[in-house]
Amino acid sequence: MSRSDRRTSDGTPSTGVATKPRAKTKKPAMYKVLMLNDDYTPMEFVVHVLERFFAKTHEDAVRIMLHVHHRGVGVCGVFTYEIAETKVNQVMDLARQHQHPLQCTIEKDGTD
Ligand code: TYC
Repeated sequence: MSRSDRRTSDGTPSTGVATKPRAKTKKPAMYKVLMLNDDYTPMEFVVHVLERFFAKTHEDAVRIMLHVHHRGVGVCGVFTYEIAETKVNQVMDLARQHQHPLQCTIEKDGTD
């Protein structure tokens, strides 16, 4: 019996359900944007960068900045490759303009 021949409990034919498999969709690979500590970039500048380019609240930005300051590296966010690359360029461009040595890198996210 095919799916569309079935009846519901009151005897009316059930509506057929389309079961055609869709073309495979694959989630894009994701990439972490990492911020690295250094001895010269002012803390307020790092907080500003996290607010401006990573849409962090002030509290989250301070928390992430302090994490990087103490641990050496921290995650600013996880994005598709193109977006991650754009964020890194935005951060490095602004840092360069202000003559801060702040460094940002991309790392493939293993958790997907
Ligand atoms: N270590 C810097 C200082 O003491 C602050 C800092 C934090 C710099 C995070 C970079 O990614 C960074 N001024």
